[in-house]
Formats: sequence, structure tokens, C-alpha cells
Amino acid sequence: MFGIRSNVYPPVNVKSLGMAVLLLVILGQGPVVVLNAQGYGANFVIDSLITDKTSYDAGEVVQIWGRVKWTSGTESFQVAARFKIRTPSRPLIDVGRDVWLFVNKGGVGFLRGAWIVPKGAEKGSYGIYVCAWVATSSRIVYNRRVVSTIASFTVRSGDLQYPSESWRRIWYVYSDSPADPWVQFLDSTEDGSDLNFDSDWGRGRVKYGLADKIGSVSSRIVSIPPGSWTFTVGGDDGIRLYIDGELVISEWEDQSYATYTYARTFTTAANHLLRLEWYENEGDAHVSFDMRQSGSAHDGPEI
Ligand SMILES: [Ca+2]
Ligand SMILES: [Ca+2]
Repeated sequence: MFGIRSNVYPPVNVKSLGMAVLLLVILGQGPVVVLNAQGYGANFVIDSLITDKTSYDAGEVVQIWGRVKWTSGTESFQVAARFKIRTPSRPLIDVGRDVWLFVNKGGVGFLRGAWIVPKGAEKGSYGIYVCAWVATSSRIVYNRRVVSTIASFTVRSGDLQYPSESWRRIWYVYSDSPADPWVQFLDSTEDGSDLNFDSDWGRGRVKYGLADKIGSVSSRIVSIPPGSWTFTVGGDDGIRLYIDGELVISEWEDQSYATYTYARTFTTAANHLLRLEWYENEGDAHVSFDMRQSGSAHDGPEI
């Protein structure tokens, strides 16, 4: 699933690099990284291609800007641009088209595009390709002076992260199908430092204004001392728990809030990876996690 943003801007005459900086500030982005841009053309060149970061997670928006210089001539031009992404193993994906660049003779203009990294995007280096076509002020003339350029970035997506200080939660819109639950990435968050938690939203909003059709994948690493431990998870609706990648509790269905336990004896102290998946379909929403040494009234372990 690709999110495509096409931006059509009104005609503007942009003549200085200072305006480029101003434009980027207006766009409200953080650190800007100039990547390995290159281009060619008879009288104009894409001399920079810019993203706000060099690596991204699934669901993040890759903002792309290019700067184009027109080096000679007396005409006033528009440039139509098409943005494409080449993934590590797939051919070019057309991710958007932009028609808004206006270049007077000897001037500077700008391109802008955006792409949302899809859930499940493969890890690796991606290339952004921009093709631009000069147009007259009244109509676009494709294939007249083609310019291309490339920049690269890395996608981190697909990797669950296991912080030691908190749970990391990846939030999704739930699809109403337990077999293929996640239809849209919402956000990833670091949610507090409490290992054991009990989140009961009732019929209220869970997050992002959503009271229904929402779910999360929570993950963290925890150091577990030797001994017998009981893991208790609760869900309204579906819940499942993985320890070190092994599915140990699976109650992945619509249900009223219920808790389930799993016990394991650890013989040595070691770090273990926890992953808790949960979804809320409709009605009440509730999720909980608890781990403690068997027979202990204390939350465990010391972390
Ligand atoms: Ca609900
Ligand atoms: Ca429910």
C-alpha cells in the first residue's frame, strides 16, 4: 500500500537559494541531508535532491525535494516532475507526480514529492528517481529535455525493536480480519517504563481518536532471573504473546476481556525478547500484561 501525495503549487517565481532555505523552513522539516544527487540536461539541471532523513521506519513519510537550475535562455518554464522509488529487489514504483516548478531564465526552482514507507517494506537501500520535463507556461511538453537524478535512503522497517527501558508500540488500524489484521500503520511510540501494565479504555478512544478497529504490536527486552515465572496477558479483543519469537499464548479472536497464563522455568539469568500483539475490533477495549515469579506478589523482575 503506497501513500501518494501529489502537490500542485500555484505559479511562483523563485530566484534565489535563500528562497530554497525559506521554502524548507516553511515546509517545517527537521535536519536536511543532501544526498548524492546528480543530473544532466541541456540547459537545466537537478543539482540537488534532498530528504529530511537518511533512514525511515514503515509508515514514515519520506519528504523529497529537488532543486533545479536553469542556466540559459530567455523563456519562462514550468517543469513537471515524476518521482519514483527503486526498492532493493523491485523495479521502479511510481510514487507521485508534481507539476509546480517555475524557472525563469538563469533562475532556480524546486521540486517536491512525498512517499509513505509501506508496512512490511523490505530493509535496505532505496533509490529516489526524479524525472522532469520542461513545459511552456501554458501547457506541459513531455519528453522535451529530460532530466533525471537519484538519491538514496535506507528503510529500517520490518524490524521489531526491543528497547530495555520501555515497551515499544507499533499502532495499526485493525482490518476486522484476524487473519490479516493490520491495514494501516498509524505510528510507533515508546510507551512508559512499566513492564506490567493494564490498559482499559472501555468504550472510549484508545489512541488517534479511534475507539474501535485499532491494534498494536508491543515489544521490549527484559532480563529475567532464574526461577519459575508466570506470564499473564489479557485482551479485549485478540491477544497473543511471543517469548524469544516463540508463540506461547494465542487467543486471537473477538472476545470479552479475558486473561490467559503461561508458565516457564528459567534456569539461568538471561535477556529475553517479549512481543505482545493485541487488537480491538469493537465494543470495549482492554489489554494487559503481567509477569512475576510464581508465588510472588511482586511485579517482577527488577529492570
Ligand atoms: Ca471500542
Ligand atoms: Ca472489543
